[in-house]
Amino acid sequence: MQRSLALILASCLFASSTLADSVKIDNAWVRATAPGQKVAAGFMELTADADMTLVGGSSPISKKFELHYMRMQDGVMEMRQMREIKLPKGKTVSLEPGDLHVMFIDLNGQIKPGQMVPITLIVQGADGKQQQLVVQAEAYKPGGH
Ligand SMILES: [Cu+2]
Repeated sequence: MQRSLALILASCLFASSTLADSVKIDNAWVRATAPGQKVAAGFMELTADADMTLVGGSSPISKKFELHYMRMQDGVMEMRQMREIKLPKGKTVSLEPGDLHVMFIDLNGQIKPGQMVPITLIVQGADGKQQQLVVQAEAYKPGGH
């Protein structure tokens, strides 16, 4: 409770200041799911204007939100949870299929193509201050074009 209050305060402060460090979010999307599917992945490009760290987030579409990384290990694609994703100043960090992504776990329902998915990201500055960033990601099925 105390933690979420602090976050709301931080985001209010951020909104009222043009000097605060920020993160630009581009091309956010979420993979549409089949009925009954329990997890979905989300992707986006993040560009911070100061050294920052993505530390977590949430979305109304799922009960849990995690930061993930995919890699080939002995010929098998494996997925790992990450505690944080570094966002170095001025460098675009791509969350994309087969690499870094956000994971929505325990979905509250099917995610249909065209649906807008609100995602709240929590980023932390070098000073330890956290901010919430809200992005609307469109759901679609890759390969469906
Ligand atoms: Cu994942």
